[in-house]
Amino acid sequence: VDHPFESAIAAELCAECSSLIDGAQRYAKQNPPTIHDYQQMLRMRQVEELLRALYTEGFIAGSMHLAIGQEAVAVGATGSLQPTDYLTATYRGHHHTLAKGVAPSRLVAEIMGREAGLSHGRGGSMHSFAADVNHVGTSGIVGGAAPLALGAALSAARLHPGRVALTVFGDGAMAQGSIHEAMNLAALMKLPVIFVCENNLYSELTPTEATTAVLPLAWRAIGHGIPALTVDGNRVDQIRGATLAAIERARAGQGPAFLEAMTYRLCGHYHGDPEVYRTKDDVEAAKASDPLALTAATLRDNGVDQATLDGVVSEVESEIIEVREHALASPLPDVSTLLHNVTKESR
Ligand SMILES: Cc1ncc(C[n+]2csc(CCOP(=O)(O)OP(=O)(O)O)c2C)c(N)n1
Repeated sequence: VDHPFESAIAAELCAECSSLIDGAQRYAKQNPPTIHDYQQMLRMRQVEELLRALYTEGFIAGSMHLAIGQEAVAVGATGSLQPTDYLTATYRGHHHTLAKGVAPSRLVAEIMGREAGLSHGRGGSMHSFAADVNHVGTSGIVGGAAPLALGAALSAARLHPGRVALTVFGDGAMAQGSIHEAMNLAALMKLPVIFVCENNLYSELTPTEATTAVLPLAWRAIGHGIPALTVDGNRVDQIRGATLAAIERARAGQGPAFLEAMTYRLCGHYHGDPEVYRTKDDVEAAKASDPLALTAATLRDNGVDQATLDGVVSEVESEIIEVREHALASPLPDVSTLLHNVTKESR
């Protein structure tokens, strides 16, 4: 009996993993962090700080999950897609929605339940959707959005060859059947899907190592026959390099890839989380790897002066004031229209 790692399939998969890693390194080198990356990350951070304030002021209801500290994953991964490519993501999806090209004012208005929102306020924080940029949607169900990316990828393969679908989920979703069913089918059908696992070390309040026997999580994708790698998700060039390499494979008909982006959530799991599962010191220590600080430091090392970085901050701050005003000026939907576009009969 052959040792499984000596089989032809394992050798082929090993070669695919190596070429994915080579591609990731090459693309990362070719695409170092830029001022534009910094601006995009800062915009995401400030949009979520605005949402935090609006929630506290009573303008937002229901559960809201912020992703402060995870901005580089959205800019590097989703930001590497073309407008015609497809995206699905989890409830912690504000950054990815912005990175897919949705204007901050439409997202904020949506989360506030306003008419000017993406779905006229019907979707809220956990369910953003924007057909005009092929954002197929975020889902409140852990692992719920990955199968939808397979549908988008299948339609791409049949109707629009060259397009890809990217799906984003957390480390906790790696324990969901839906993710493994999606990975198995994507590998079997060689679908153009990029699986991006945002590993922020916690599934809600539970550390990943308390729930998962096999780490790193990327290994579990290799078990499905999908080339995979783990990258520093706080380094925008690292996650972008890996995503561009995965996209290149997928566009060429070589099937799915899996990227595990190591990151950290610098805010609670949900707005209002007392965060009893970690210490304030843990969070303070993690701030040393805050993607915004890392990007600013790299830009300074590459010769960008502080005045330029400060200029970006002022620009984004002014933009956010307008986003707030725009959202507050938009009316709430009229009660008589509440079921419009919600059920088939009531439009
Ligand atoms: C199918 C399902 N089970 C349980 C929940 C409750 N729940 C919400 S978030 C969450 C943790 C998910 O953690 P992870 O996938 O790591 O993503 P993160 O929240 O860290 O971004 C759980 C269990 C849910 N929304 N859906």
